[in-house]
Amino acid sequence: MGSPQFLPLTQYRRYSEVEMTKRAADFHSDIARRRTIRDFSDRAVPRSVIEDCIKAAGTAPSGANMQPWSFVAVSDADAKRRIRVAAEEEEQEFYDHRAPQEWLDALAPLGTDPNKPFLENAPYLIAIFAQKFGVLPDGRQVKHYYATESVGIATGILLTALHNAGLASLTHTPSPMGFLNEILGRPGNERPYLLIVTGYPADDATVPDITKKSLDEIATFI
Ligand code: IYR
Repeated sequence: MGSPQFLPLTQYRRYSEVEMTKRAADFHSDIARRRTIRDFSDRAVPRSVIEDCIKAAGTAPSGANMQPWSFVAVSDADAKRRIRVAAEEEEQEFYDHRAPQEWLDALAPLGTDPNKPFLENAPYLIAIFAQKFGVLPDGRQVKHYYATESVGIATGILLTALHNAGLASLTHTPSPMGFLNEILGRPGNERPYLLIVTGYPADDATVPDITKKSLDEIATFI
């Protein structure tokens, strides 16, 4: 077992309270502009931007620093088409049979349906996989801790990084999404976690008329 090694914390930045207050407010107003969109342009996005956003996600804290995530950035037209076909098959089942009426009612304000053209139109799909355990080069398995929580945190950072770069995104969860392992050739220890669709909004993109809860509704200070 490795003994702990420590380095001085050199990268931390302390702000004055005035500056901190402004930064917190500015960040809130910027991230509040993020909207999930479903109408994407097919305009290409530089690969380096996607790489930097994934690198940002990879800085997330994780259980025992195991970093139990894999990101597959898909721009290949054939792979996107195969993902669309497989996802739409599941979605058709979901909307026609699997979803209880209560769920369909909850989705009604979003205007979603089984058609997922964005899976082909958008320049990038980023499939995120959570590794149930790690596999060492010699084949031994390494236990992962809090994998779901860790991947959720990394996903939040990825969505924030994409927004910060000026890209729109959609979190998509066709269910079940085991087909992603097959199409993307991922091993059995990786569970598909979420599919992020990203790119530019179409010129005529619209968003549902929905709002976020207020601070009073989501937080308590005691
Ligand atoms: N996966 C389906 C249904 C869906 C479910 C939830 I919860 C959403 O917030 C949105 C959609 C679909 O993508 O249409």
